Amino acid sequence: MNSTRRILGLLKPYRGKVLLGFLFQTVVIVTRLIQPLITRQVVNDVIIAGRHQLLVQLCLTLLGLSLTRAVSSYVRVQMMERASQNVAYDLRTGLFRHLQTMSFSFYDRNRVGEIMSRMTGDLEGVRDYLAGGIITMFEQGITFFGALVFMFTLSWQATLTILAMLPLIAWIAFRFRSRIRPAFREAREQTATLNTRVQENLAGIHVVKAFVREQYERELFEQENRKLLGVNLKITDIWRTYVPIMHGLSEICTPLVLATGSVLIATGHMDIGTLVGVTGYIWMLTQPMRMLSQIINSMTRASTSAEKIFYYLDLGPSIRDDDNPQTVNERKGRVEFDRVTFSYDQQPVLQDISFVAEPGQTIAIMGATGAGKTSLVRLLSRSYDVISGRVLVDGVDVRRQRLKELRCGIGYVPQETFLFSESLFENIRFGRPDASLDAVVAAARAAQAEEFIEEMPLKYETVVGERGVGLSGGQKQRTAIARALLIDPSILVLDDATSAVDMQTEYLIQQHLERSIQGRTTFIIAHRMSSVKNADLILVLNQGRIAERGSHQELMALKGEYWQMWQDQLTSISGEGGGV
Ligand code: TTP
Ligand code: MG
Repeated sequence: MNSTRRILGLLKPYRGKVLLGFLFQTVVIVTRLIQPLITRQVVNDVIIAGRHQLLVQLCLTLLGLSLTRAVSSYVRVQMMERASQNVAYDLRTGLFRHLQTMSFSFYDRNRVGEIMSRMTGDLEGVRDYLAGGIITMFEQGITFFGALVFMFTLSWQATLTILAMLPLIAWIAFRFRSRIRPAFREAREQTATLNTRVQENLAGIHVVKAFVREQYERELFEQENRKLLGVNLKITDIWRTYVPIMHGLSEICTPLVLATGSVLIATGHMDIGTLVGVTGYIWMLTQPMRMLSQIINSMTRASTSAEKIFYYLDLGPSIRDDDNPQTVNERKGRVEFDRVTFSYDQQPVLQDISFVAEPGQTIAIMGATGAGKTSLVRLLSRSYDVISGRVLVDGVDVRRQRLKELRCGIGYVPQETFLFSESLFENIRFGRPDASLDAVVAAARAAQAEEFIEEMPLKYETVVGERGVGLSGGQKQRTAIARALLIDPSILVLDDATSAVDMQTEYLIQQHLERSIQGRTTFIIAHRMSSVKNADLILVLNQGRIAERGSHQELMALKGEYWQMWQDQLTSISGEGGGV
């Protein structure tokens, strides 16, 4: 009920249109209600009493009523469609805007397919209800009660026979609604699950094909699809049980009224014209009864769809600006971790991390896979909040800073490159949409991306596919480095940013980066020892703790984990017969 009320609330900005819609709908109904009165006059005055001169006038009135009805219907549909399309637009925009504010943890928990399902199917369900459902409800309701009143003035006895049926119909409608509601909910959930399967399969289609798992994927899909079929059939079953009952009850009305009317005529309490008029109202009374199941259906479908949309809208971002944010006067890139502990859920990922990176320094973070390197740098841009301790950027706790200001100062090259299906030019200037071609070229040069871009047929205008299809892994990474450099950040984070390039290119990138990272605090996460050797501070993470820290020389002298890694790489390289 609550979500139905909220759906109606969405119409508020369009109340003018909606009111006009309802007004014209009322006109349609009134013209229908008047019609039997005229038929009654035709029978009594023209046919029985023989006043034939009235016929033309009555027929013209009927014609006038039909015309008015047609025009009003047109306006009504127009108004309601516009209002509903506008509401759908608002809801889509609102939902998308809201999704942009949500934090990473929301996306960790909610799957893309499911969100897409809310944005499309569920939204259309709500719109459909606004455009048609509500007006049908209004139309049938007014018609029913209007017909009751008109019929009552013609014959209260005939009306009472119909009123006697009402409690029974109401009870059945209530039963129908309470049974179909959970089924609709289940159907919405299952649709979301199915969409997620499709989305994941498509996103990972290369893996599916590489491992020849098409058959398995097909079976998984069919399994979910069968479940959806099951739920939909369940809805049909409920529908199949209740619709004939409701239709049956409405069918009974006709013989009941006819029988009552006949008795009344026989006893001299009613004339024939009135009986004809009364039968004209029977349809108006029974139609809403027949439609009731459909109305309940549409209303329930919309409210279960809306539940999920509103659920998303009601979730606030877990990470948002401080109510009273502190401004950083000068962004120099000083970073301090002060006894930081962090976890995604229960399992601790980082424990007791403390270090300082002075402006312009290069910090290398090393450690086995899963040690927490990516997690550590994610805390810098406040992608997640720490459990305890503080992360300070330029002396201010990141939680006290405006997210926008904080993030604008950090150039981030993620471990997994993501590019948009746009031109390389637009991809590189993603963080600074007003950057000139010269600036883009300079960034590309610094990231060693210029050469391969120049070789492309359309150069910077080359459009890459979804997720960067059409580029090699290393080309994508270099584009991402250019993108990060272009925003001229005070802090640069390179999370395994050269993992996909060959040693020669990595060396070249480093040479160039040396110049580009001048004056920026740079965090380098790398597995190749040569990339980290010149760092001012090397942190070796081991299961979320800093196991060793210091410069290359210091750590080599320590002969600990770092030294061991160095030895291992030397051995593997010389073992392969290559040089360092
Ligand atoms: P990471 O911080 O991703 O580890 P890493 O960057 O050091 O590893 P790699 O060299 O392979 O890139 O993960 C640390 C732990 O946190 C690991 O146990 C997985 C867990 N984790 C989550 O639970 N949720 C997440 O979103 C991520 C990224 C990691
Ligand atoms: Mg990582």
